[in-house]
Amino acid sequence: MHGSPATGVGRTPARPGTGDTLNGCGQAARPRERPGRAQPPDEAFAAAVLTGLGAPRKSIPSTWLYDERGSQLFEAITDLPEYYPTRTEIGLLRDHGTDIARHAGPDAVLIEIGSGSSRKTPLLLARMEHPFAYVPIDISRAFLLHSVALLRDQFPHLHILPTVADFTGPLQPPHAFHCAPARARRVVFFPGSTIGNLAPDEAVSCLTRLRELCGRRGLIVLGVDQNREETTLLPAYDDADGVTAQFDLNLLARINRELDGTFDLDAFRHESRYDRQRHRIEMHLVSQREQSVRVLGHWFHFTAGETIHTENSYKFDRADIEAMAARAGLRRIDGWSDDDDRFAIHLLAPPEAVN
Ligand code: AVI
Repeated sequence: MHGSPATGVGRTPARPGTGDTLNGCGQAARPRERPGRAQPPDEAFAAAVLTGLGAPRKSIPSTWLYDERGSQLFEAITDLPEYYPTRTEIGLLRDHGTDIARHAGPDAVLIEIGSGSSRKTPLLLARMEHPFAYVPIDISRAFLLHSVALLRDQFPHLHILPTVADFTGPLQPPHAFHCAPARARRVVFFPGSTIGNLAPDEAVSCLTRLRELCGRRGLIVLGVDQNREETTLLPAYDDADGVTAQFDLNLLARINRELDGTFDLDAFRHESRYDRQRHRIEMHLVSQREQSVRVLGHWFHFTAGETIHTENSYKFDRADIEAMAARAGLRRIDGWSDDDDRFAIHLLAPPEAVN
């Protein structure tokens, strides 16, 4: 689906309309289903798969890659030697965390979008001047509880308010905003180049929502992969150990499990491609032969070589970010990139914010 690229983003599935803050002690809510019973299919997942497989160019939004196993595999990807973005961003946070903290100012409320395991957060929090609160936002309760456990001991005076929400939908201002000291700046931390999993127009909408969330005095700390060298990009999305291939193929396993699918995982192969015009990596699952697959009682035919497009990862450079920020009512006030110029951290703020 090249005309209308595979959309959707996030570490875990999109479920618009949620926004449920876990209690201060980070207690998990009841499981959604009784153990031992087959769960009904997730309607949004079913709709995305049936629509995507029924399209002339088959595609499934990348958000559905992140079930529990997919999230674990993604964490494993971030440690791979070929996957440079995570370690490069961590290096930048180590080197420039103090500069970012200076922009954040005292008593800030740090809101992390798609916080996942919150691995990078201490690099900022430790340098900030008595941060008031940390609001990790993720669709995965398991990840949120892990973050709370990780940070509570390290930052005993910090209010930690984990929030279950999908950032691709509307975001409610966290309660912490109302309790924070008047001078507190709201700092949105959006690392990991997750913005790259959105098409440019979607990225602008996302930045607009983040501007609204952080308010007129807000600050956005945005991590972006800007590498456009195929020699390093392609292996980053097709590693020698096949972890990325497992991550991609796990989507078919998920469809089999949750949507009564009949995919033969050995009959599909992971492929990463670089689109030089759009500056994006594409992940595809390539059918190895002509075959038909059933999902929720619907049949889908594949010719040999036909693909399911499962992810886009745009590589936005500084000019792209400045242009998208302007469209979202933001401007770039500072930023850094590594020596190889592969990854950048940009600081964005509304024009009226005092920096
Ligand atoms: C989450 N996101 C920023 C990753 C990326 O690089 O686009 C997802 C990923 N897909 C394959 N490898 C990593």
